[in-house]
Amino acid sequence: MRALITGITGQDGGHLAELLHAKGYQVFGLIRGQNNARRHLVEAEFPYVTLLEGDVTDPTSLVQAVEASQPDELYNLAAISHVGYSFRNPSLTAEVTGKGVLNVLEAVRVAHLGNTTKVYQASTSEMFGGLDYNRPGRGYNESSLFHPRSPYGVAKLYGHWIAKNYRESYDMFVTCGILFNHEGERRGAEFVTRKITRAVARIKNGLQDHVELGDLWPKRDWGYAGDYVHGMWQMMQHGEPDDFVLASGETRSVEQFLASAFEQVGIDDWTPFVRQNPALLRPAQVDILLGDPAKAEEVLGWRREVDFTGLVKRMVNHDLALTQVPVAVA
Ligand code: NAP
Ligand code: G4F
Repeated sequence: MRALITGITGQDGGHLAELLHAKGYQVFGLIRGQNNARRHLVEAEFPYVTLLEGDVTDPTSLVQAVEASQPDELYNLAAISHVGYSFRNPSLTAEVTGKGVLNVLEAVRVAHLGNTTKVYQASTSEMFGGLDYNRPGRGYNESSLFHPRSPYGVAKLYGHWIAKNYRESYDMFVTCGILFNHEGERRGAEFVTRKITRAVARIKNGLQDHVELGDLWPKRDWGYAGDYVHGMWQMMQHGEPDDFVLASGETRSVEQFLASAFEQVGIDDWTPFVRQNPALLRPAQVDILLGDPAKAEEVLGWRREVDFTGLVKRMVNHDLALTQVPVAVA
């Protein structure tokens, strides 16, 4: 089996490359830029991945990558994925996170691989928006209404619908995973969980004295990225293309994540170490996300293995190991 992953340098790209390689796939990864700063990291960690140059905003490069890799499965993970950044760069976000999906689908179609290449589209819980009127009791599922609250969410909703449109119009196997927040050791430091666990480790080791954050009250449904990429793969093995929610079914505030992370290093009162920075507030906020993964559990047999406390522990321990202060040798 051959798989092409766009977004190979990202969190999920790394977990997925590892998983597919372990399953015996020949793995290809799309990498952008003439000198991508993360290229050598990917080459070092995943020497078995064949890197192909390309950018989801450049249709020609996508056709070339698809033709070169002839993938049985294409996982479209590439995106501008940071919600705050999308408010500052809405036009670029629309091009990459929205129209980039169309470019990927078109590359598969014009390369005449629409009958043989299955496509996974990385849709997101950000499409739901977390507003009161739009919040179902057990959590959002595949039938819930969408009301995106950021340029990122709006771009992702375009990607979601164009993916479904190609499924319906061209009879292509295009599956959308609507994934709630998932984190881990590979999470970018610009996201709140990793920013916190990194800061906790550095504060514990005396390398910094506080961390600046935005809103602490929003709630998210957090899971472990390793469990979620396994769900992506399961979706692609299912007989038919469809939409599936992956979520933990639990929701916690940023403050609860913060408290739990400090607790891991024996600090019960985190307040002296946290300052609010108004520059980190967003023009619109998603108040609360809670997902209902019943369909993925019943249809795919998907199960998550890492719970909330396990996730926080993994991330804090990883960052503690990275920030160990070397002992001076006399
Ligand atoms: P991530 O760590 O931010 O990775 C994003 C990837 O997209 C990077 O490899 C980046 O490569 C690539 N990329 C950005 N612009 C590109 C372009 N123009 N052409 C080609 N590649 C480009 O994101 P992630 O957490 O792994 O998430 C994977 C996907 O799932 C994303 O689409 C995200 O929106 C979606 N998602 C994530 C979550 C979550 O909680 N993690 C939840 C729901 C959905 P560079 O190194 O070149 O920047
Ligand atoms: O970690 P975040 O940036 O993740 P967010 O906005 O929920 O988006 C992530 O999950 C989505 C799935 O629902 C993905 F589609 C998306 O690609 C991304 O992976 O922020 C979480 C919460 C927000 O309410 C934010 O306002 O934390 C709050 N927050 C408070 N202080 C902060 C900070 N977020 C960040 N990034 N940095 C802060 O300093």
